[in-house]
Amino acid sequence: MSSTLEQIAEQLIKGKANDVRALVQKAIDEKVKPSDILNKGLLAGMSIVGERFKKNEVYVPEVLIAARAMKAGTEILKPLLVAAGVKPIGTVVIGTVKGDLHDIGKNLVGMMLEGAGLRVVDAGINVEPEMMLKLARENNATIIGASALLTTTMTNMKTIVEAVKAAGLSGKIKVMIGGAPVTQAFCDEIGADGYAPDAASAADLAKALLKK
Ligand code: B1M
Repeated sequence: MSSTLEQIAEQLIKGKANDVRALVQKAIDEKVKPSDILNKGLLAGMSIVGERFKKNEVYVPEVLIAARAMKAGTEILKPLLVAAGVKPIGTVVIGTVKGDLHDIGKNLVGMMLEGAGLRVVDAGINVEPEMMLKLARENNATIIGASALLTTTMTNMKTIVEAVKAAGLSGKIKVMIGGAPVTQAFCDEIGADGYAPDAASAADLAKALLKK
């Protein structure tokens, strides 16, 4: 009999959103650490889906169904990952760059940022650089967080950095970036203020950028 975390991964791979939701609740009731439910259950399942997608063993519809199951699980986990009632230490506008529809990682980063005490304004997916900047200004945000999952869209992060610069807001609004194809070298190349490889380091990075 597999553990609850293994069952979460198995049902996520099958795309069974209701089962994933119920199993995540079961794990919570069993007092499993929320970060373990996320990393060893949900993300473990999603990484297997990613591997199979890469090898053409599964296709876009299966991946979408698995992503929906992942969302069902993270929705229940969110309140546990986010500290309740803490006064925000700053505001971040977060979004997936223009041309890119991947939002699972971006949503996780958003949750971790909220968990770190930041107010998060979610600009959504396929966001124009100007919209990121507009939302940052409207919400007095000091950080723009951009996510990209495609090598073809990560170049749009440079446009965000340039838009902030053109508005004379470099230094006042910091741009942090992340996503599977993004690297520190790319961050340096485009002049962004910081790169984080995962959601937990994104929260640390945002806190460090607020202090700069
Ligand atoms: Co897409 N897809 N996809 N996909 N997809 C990838 C990214 C791919 C690597 C799959 C593969 O070939 N192995 C590949 C990209 C290849 C490349 O460019 N190098 C790919 C492709 C090609 C495509 C399409 C072009 C497929 C097609 O149509 N032929 C298409 C593009 C659509 C578009 O965006 N315009 C497409 C579509 C889709 C779906 C819609 C089916 C679905 C997205 C559903 C959704 O997001 N709602 C999907 C999925 C699910 C994936 C994989 C399988 C999983 C992505 C994911 O959610 N991972 C992915 C393969 C893979 O990554 N293994 C793949 C889990 C998530 C938690 O990780 O997003 O990396 P990730 O986020 C991490 C870190 O990167 C980091 O923190 C997160 C948590 O630790 N992070 C940040 C992310 N953003 C950050 C921001 C930060 C800091 C850290 O600061 C602001």
